[in-house]
Amino acid sequence: MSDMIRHDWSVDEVLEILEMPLLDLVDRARAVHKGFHKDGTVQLSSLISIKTGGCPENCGYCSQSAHHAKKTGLKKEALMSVDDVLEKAKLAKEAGANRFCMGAAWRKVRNGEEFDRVLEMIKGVKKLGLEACVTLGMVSDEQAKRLAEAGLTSYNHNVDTSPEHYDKIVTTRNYKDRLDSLEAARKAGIKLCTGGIIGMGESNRDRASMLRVLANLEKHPESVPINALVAVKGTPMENLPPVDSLELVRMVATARIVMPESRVRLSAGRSNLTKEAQILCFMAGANSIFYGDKLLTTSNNDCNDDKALIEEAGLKIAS
Ligand code: SAM
Ligand code: DTB
Ligand code: SF4
Repeated sequence: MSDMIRHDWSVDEVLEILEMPLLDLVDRARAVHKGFHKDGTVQLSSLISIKTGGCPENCGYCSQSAHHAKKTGLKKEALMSVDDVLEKAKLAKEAGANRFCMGAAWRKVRNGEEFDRVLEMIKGVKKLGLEACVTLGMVSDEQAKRLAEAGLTSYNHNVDTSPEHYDKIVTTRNYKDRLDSLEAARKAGIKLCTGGIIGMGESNRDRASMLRVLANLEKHPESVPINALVAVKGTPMENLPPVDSLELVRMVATARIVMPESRVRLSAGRSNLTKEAQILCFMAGANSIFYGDKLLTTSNNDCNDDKALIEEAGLKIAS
């Protein structure tokens, strides 16, 4: 089985998988999934925006970019207090989550009181018995070390799309910046949560190229979030057509095949999926979801519906 863990994928190979006849693709992904994830669990990851809006980056999909603020009308908020965040974490734990992910609309981490506060949040979340994840933008080696010392389980930093399509999505940073931060987190011994978004005008080759970047990292990311674009009103991507659910199934299945050990997370855009489409994604290898009625600024599926869905599918909640 270990020969299935490869780090030398070509774009053509990944593209060939992505474009396989759908049921053959799902069969192949399911076989990999059953070989590597015998426990049949789904990880519930709760998400909270600890610092909303006013971000200096110009990511075309994002409701929180200051560049789109006039049109989205999203109000910039200050970094939350440690107590308020831990209160939410407690609720997430009681609702059954096993990971608590905290997102900040920052371009990069800056040393100072706010970073210290985030370190306290991480310590508090860990104390509650939850895995702690943060997504704070770019991070240096030294900052990653401090995050690791605070007990951080995982750092979320998405590559978002292919290197080729990247400058059509964001121009205030480049692909290498993303990879450098991922490397800083990895070097500090933090697990990686990194994936991307489909539905941003990219081709199938771009999708394959993005998965290749992730699969060819020295060590595969432990979590791979696959987001479908949430076309937020007021962003430059507001009028893009919705992602077909079967394209999401294809992406999940291909991620599962090229990164057999990772948890593939069915992420943003899940609230547009039927129960059946979500179950097809689980069949294709998804074994993690964002759990809680809100993502960062947009809404997510209802918790009770999610628990019922997992039970109906005969899966278990990861502890
Ligand atoms: N500012 C940090 C960063 O960019 O890394 C952390 C927060 S940022 C909102 C986290 C990720 O959420 C993005 O990289 C992107 O993949 C995803 N995301 C943001 N807005 C989205 C949208 N409208 N639809 C789908 N995914 C989105
Ligand atoms: C990820 O891959 N998706 C999450 C999380 N990582 C931080 C964010 C989704 C955001 C969806 C749009 C919003 O709610 O603003
Ligand atoms: Fe800022 Fe992150 Fe949104 Fe880009 S995705 S604008 S970096 S919050």
